[in-house]
Amino acid sequence: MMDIDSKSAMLLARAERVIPGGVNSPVRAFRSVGGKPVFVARGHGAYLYGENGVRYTDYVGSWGPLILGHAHPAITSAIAEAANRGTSFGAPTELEVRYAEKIIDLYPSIEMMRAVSSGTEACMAALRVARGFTEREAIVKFECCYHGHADMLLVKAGSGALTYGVPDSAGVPAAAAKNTITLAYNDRAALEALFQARGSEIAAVIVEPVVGNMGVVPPEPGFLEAIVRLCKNHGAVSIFDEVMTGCRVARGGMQARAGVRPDMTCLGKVVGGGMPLAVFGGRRAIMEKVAPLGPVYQAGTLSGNPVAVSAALAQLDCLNDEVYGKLEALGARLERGLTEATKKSGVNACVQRVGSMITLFFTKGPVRSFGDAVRSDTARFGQWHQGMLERGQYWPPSQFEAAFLSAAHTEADVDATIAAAAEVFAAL
Ligand code: HOZ
Repeated sequence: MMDIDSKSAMLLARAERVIPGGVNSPVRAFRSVGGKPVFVARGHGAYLYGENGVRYTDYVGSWGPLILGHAHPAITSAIAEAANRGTSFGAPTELEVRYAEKIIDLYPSIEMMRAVSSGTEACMAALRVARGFTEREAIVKFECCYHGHADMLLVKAGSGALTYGVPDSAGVPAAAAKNTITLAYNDRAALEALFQARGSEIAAVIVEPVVGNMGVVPPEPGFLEAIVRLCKNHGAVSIFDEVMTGCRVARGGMQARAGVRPDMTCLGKVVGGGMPLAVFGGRRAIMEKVAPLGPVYQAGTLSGNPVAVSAALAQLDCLNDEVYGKLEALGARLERGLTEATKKSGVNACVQRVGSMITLFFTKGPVRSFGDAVRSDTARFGQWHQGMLERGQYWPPSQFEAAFLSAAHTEADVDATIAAAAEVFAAL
């Protein structure tokens, strides 16, 4: 076991004086697991190196983007080359055209797209475009899906908002949230009833096609198809928020894996190559509403930034069948190992996984929706998390998040993680 802390503790004390909670995003704070964040000095491949000199096997992967691991040479050299040509122009580049062509090639549901700087921006813009296109105001989201921190979406939100007990954030005007309707994830009957009653008011339904932001919760058969069909029948826009799943659960995202085609898609994380870059796009008729073609305004100084786009193109160029085959095999190995370890130890837990996204819920399962996820024993998860950290395993510091594998992980890494998990289960 390792001493995780003196340097991180000193840095945290300094950070807490000048940054709320000492972190630039609440999910990094470790408060819900009763620990202190590790301050990171550097990352290489599947490993993070703390300022305390400890090496951790990383299952956070910057919360999803690092599908090839840290500091992949193809990406770092693309970044260096791009930076030498200039870091920002605020004018169109050939790179952005290439990037848009690449995304459109990977996602047949996207006929036109725009680049933005974060998943929050992508979802916020997609909903504005959907409202402009339909000339309607109501939007539908699912409980504890998280689509970034725009006002209208901080309603029964997942991720850090759920972890820290503020799913309906303070500071959101009632007027901003009043047109947001929430339903339970996977509740197809409730969605059908809603469309039956109020179909002509609904501009859009936004969904994480696999939820990552309450822990990994897959869609039940027919759920995604029902969303797309109901939207189509009632003149609403279906939006898949594939910020987490895009190029993660398959090169073409969950829509490719499930064989479903939404009207609009939001992408981020993996498609940004570890840089601040995200995408919204969809059917041409909808995207033609975006200014300067149409009346829906959306803009950004750093949108399509050449350094970010270069990193993203380098990452996308590496994503071949071999990478996805390896991720699937490693994911299955980790799922199997953790499941066996929970069974042996008698811990009340279940493992849910889609591809290289995985969650160990401290509840019996299956977890189909927030109502199930919230039954998890979060105190126990916190103890387990702490035990894993002490054994050099860097797992997301919340019960309600997905862990991610990268192509840099090895079978030996995964086996060591399973062994550490079994040790911690036995000690709980
Ligand atoms: N959306 C990510 C976790 N669910 C991480 C972004 C953040 O909130 O920092």
